[in-house]
Amino acid sequence: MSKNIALITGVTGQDGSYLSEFLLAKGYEVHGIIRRSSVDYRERIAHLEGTPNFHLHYADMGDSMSLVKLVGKVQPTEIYNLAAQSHVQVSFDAPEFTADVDAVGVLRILEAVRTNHLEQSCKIYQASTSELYGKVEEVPQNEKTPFHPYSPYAVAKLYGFWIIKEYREAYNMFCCSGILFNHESERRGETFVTRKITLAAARIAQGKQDCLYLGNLDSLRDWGYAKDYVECMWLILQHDTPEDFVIATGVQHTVREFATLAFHHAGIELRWEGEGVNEKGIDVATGKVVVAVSEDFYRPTDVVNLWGDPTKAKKELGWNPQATSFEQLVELMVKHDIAKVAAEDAAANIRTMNLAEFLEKGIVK
Ligand code: NAP
Ligand code: G4F
Repeated sequence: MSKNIALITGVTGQDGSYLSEFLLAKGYEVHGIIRRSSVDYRERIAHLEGTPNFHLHYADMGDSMSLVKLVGKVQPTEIYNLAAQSHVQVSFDAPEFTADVDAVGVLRILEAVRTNHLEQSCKIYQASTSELYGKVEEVPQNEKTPFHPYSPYAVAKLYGFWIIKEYREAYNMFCCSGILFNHESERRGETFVTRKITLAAARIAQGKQDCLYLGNLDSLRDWGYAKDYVECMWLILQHDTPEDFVIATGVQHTVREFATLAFHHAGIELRWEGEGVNEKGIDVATGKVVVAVSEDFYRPTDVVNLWGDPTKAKKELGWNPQATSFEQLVELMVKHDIAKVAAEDAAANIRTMNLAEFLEKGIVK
């Protein structure tokens, strides 16, 4: 039997790290693309380095030559294209870079497969997004809902969606998009709203931060757990026919609800007062303002009503969208961040102790 060989772009990201674990457990040989950076950014996959079936290679989504060479060398049977400039707000500041990586990058992967004559043997998963629905035209959103992208990020991802569909039809390739709604975890980037909240709640509860500043508190999202969602990426490529799927929980909450629950798990009950930019989250026990609104986090255009309908994935892939509930997700993220903040303190104490010892011994003056 031929070996399953996966190539993951974006392996250092939240999803790439969980997908690597998932595929290694299934016996895959896993290859990941990394890019050179002056700082260590491999925290999420550090525990996998050295695993016999796990291999890292330098390449970049902006560098066709590196992708063509790597696909030829690895000869993957499945490619998971997760690499992206994935922050919506940042896409307003860096729209050209976002388009290059998130739109043209998808084309580069497809052409790397064709150039190596692997189009009939290599399946491709494209990390598409609920941001395509943008200024939503219906709720909840399913595979038939019209797209209305509402940020440079979403417009770039729309190109990715259509070029995948085009190559499927033009060249009979097994390439599919997962239209994934927001999914979070302990490994979520720290500037996405959920992780920003859970880290701040942990710091405020431990007296390390006074106040958390957020943007639009009314924004609605369908938040799931990233670890559950990577299974679905794999299921999409195991389906008999190449098709696109909505991946979501089917449950919607506001940013304010997420914050209320996160602070609750950090031991702080919030009371909300005021409206719009004047709204405040107040610690009921102390009367202190611990959450405030800053216009800095408002977006030129914001997507405010995402709510996915995962019926197709449930029926055709047998996927369970409710494996981890919203309540469980918030709790596990807060618990993780409380421990992380406490450990940072412990590490800082050890550094201080070392310094004191060094000073005493005259090693540093
Ligand atoms: P993430 O944590 O931001 O990870 C993005 C990954 O892309 C990182 O590994 C990053 O590498 C890599 N990357 C960025 N630019 C690159 C380039 N020029 N060349 C090579 N690699 C590059 O994102 P995520 O949350 O795991 O999301 C994975 C994918 O799903 C993304 O495409 C995202 O747009 C999409 N998506 C995410 C969600 C969600 O809620 N998480 C929902 C829908 C769709 P570095 O570590 O070097 O920066
Ligand atoms: O956490 P967010 O930054 O995620 P967003 O924009 O929904 O994008 C994420 O999910 C997409 C799937 O729908 C992915 F395609 C994309 O790659 C990324 O993973 O913001 C969520 C909502 C927004 O409406 C934002 O305006 O929260 C609102 N928000 C309110 N205050 C904030 C903040 N967002 C951030 N990042 N920071 C805030 O302080």
